[in-house]
Amino acid sequence: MTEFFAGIDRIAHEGPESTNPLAFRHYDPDEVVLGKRMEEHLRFAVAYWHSLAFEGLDPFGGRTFDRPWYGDDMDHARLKADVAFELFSKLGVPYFCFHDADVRPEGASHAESTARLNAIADHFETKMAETGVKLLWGTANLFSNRRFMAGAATNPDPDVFAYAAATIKANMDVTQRLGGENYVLWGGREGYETLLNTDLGAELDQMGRMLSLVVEYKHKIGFKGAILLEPKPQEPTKHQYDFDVATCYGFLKRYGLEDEVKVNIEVGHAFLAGHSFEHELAMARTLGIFGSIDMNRNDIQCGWDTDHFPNDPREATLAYYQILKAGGFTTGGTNFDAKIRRQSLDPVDLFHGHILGMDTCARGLKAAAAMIGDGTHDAFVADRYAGWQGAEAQAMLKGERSLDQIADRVISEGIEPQPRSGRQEYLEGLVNRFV
Ligand code: XUL
Ligand code: CO
Repeated sequence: MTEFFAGIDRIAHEGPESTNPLAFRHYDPDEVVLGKRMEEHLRFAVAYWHSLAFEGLDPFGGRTFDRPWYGDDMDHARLKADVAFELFSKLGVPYFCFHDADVRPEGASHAESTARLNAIADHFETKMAETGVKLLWGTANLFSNRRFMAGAATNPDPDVFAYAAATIKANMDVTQRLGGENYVLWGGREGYETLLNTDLGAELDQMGRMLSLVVEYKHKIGFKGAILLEPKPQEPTKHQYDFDVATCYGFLKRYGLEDEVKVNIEVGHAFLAGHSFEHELAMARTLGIFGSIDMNRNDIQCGWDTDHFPNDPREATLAYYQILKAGGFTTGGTNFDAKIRRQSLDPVDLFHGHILGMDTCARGLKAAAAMIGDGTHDAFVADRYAGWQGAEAQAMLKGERSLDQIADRVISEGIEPQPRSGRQEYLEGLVNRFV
């Protein structure tokens, strides 16, 4: 076993009073919250791309990190995997997630790229057996290589569609072999820059076809995990088709896939769409397509998808409140789609980032559980809608009253609605009691 992180032991829970920066103050995997261990609630995963593959670039400068596994051959890829599993084990996360491009160098042909992916998957199998770390989800990178510059499924060139289909197949096969619990599709370039060169209707049909092929293949190979779409409104393309949860649902409905596909919701993507994260979670749970989350935050002043580690317990509280209300994760989990900043050069910074994120989520989970246990908030909302339990209200809702019948009743009963306070400030203060 490599020891890249020499001098760093497995991170332990030391409690809220601890001042040790390499300890959890709030995340205790064995602490029982609402009848379930915290580890099983949160189902943390490390994202291979940010923690192992990201080199510290920004639009104005190149690599700032210095890692011995940067290189274009399989030996470097195996070293990267060894370090990855050392990181996962020392953090005590139960899961990881990866794209093909994060874990293997691109080959000269599709066949060579797939052979390399399979060879790394062999290595992963050994490491997973050794450490007990599992695969939350696998996915294909269909956005970095220049062949995908005009999209993958939505490309005007059918050969790119075919190449993307072959790549997805290879990644689904590997995900299944490694026992992955989900397969994710983030349409990194499924959108357009200008309508002047785009047939929008054709592209939507292509995307619908690709997703149908994925679902068919899932059943063909007996993949037990969930297929997840990851909404994002823009970046890299100006307009992306998977704009937000509601848009994804409309798309799934249109292609008859709403019972087959769920969503992986990312904090920063929700912000880009002009929503709060909890809005997206609530929408997904309401529509019955809640799957998994990519945890991070954006720098809200700069308006990019900056993928910072989450640091705000209040935001985490509102998020896990929705997740608990959705019944918690089944196949999904909390994937840190988050990267350390390019000045955070040192290996230990990867630990500081994840400890920050894991403790923030743990605080959010505990606060959300306390809020649910207390019941004041639930009771407030229930009371706000209590009028709908009345016989006439139920009859209207069930379609047993026509528009003119309702109008007649308003006149005959002299109905004059009396506005009631929405109590927003009281409720915001209530949340703060638990954070
Ligand atoms: C990009 C993003 C991706 C997906 C997986 O914004 O979130 O990393 O999570 O392709
Ligand atoms: Co993501």
